[in-house]
Amino acid sequence: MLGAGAMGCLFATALHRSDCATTLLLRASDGRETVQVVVERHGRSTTIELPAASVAARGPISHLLVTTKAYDAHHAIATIAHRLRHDSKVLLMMNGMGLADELRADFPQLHIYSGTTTEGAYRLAPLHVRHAGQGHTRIGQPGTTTPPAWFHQWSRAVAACQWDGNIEEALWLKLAINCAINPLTAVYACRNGELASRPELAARVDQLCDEIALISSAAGQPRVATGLRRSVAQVIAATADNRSSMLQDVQDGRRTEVDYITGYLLNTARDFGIPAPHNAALLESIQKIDR
Ligand code: KPL
Repeated sequence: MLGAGAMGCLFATALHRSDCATTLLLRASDGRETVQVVVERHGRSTTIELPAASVAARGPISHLLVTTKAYDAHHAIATIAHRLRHDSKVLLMMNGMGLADELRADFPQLHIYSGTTTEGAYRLAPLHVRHAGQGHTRIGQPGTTTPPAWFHQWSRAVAACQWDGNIEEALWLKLAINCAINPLTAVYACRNGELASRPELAARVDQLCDEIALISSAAGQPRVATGLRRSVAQVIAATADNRSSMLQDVQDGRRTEVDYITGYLLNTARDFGIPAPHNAALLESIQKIDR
């Protein structure tokens, strides 16, 4: 697997513990054949020894899980492309949309799957994560209703993990929620809950939601559009104390994933000729503070 952030560590250790041979591919493995990953859960800390290898290692990869940042994934996959076979399965688990289509165009031989999760996990230090709350994980491939054989390993390893025959809808809903929450929290340097408790920010969330709903509908996702304000309000309430991933990226001096979140939304809006001035202004503000 590629990507040793919070979600990567969480899923890699879950798969490893359910006897699925999992190797963490590291940019600089320094010759290490294993790494120790620490997972904190309910106040208890567990150390799991995971097989590791350099991205430059050889040998075919039949199944690849990618949990890097969206903007790193294409390059990371290209680096190990020589190890992927004509029927390798690649599962993308990251914020944003657009990457799967880019990869299908550039690596047509690969079987690309997408996933989205509400697992709560954050990184305390390199290879050290806290699993803060159990969520729901959905995995799918556009047009594929029956889960492939490899998915059974996932359903055994990861609690509340389901095959989603309509994964586009789940990805669009996550995109819509991220568009409404992440850039605003990054611009105002506020926790998610302030988007509901500060009236001026709550009004901006509503403006964003109205544009996002129109764009989602045009893109063939009317169920995402219906009740979007309510869905966003629920996520804000459930994650009120969180710093969104985009706020964390800005505060930690990392590039944000805005191009794959609001950027993807605005490209879709352009395709359908839908004006989206509130989202466009926010994209511009983030691009000014982005690395
Ligand atoms: O997915 C999130 C993120 O921060 O990226 C939300 C749902 C907004 C929670 O913080």
